[in-house]
Amino acid sequence: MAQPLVGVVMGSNSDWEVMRHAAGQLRVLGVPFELRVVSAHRTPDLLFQYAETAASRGLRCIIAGAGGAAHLPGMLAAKTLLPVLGVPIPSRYLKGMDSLLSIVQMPKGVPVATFAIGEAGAANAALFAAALLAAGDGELAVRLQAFRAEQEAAVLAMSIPEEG
Ligand code: RP5
Repeated sequence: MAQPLVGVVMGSNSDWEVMRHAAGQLRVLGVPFELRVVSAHRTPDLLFQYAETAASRGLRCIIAGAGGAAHLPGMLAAKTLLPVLGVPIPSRYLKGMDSLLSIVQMPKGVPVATFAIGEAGAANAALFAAALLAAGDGELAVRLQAFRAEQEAAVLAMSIPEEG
């Protein structure tokens, strides 16, 4: 694949079931990305290194998924000027409300764009990253427009089974 433009990171490989929806959407749109496990609490030095080198390695934004005390997106945002897109991972006991609140309640001055809990949030983070990149990439804008058109056609073609 070409030089990655989007970093897709997650706190644990147990987050992959959700984060694969971000990766899959980027792949469909032809956006080059990289995948890494980076844990805010278990690998803090790696987190700093990843954030500090992301821009110079050519990344344009970072999609970060984390669950529970989900500090990964916020700490990445604290250490890079790149846009950070946070995906709350559903957690076992609190169903991702903990993740959502951990990610969305950033202090003024250090923004994280926070998406919905779970796979819709992961896919939408990828679409948002593509929209950011499409502003300077006409071919990607065309692919994104085609995705929207396909989605629209699919909904227009929907019928309710009992209505025949
Ligand atoms: C977080 O802790 C990860 O993002 C993950 O969602 C959660 C639990 O990770 P495991 O140790 O159960 O894989 O850091």
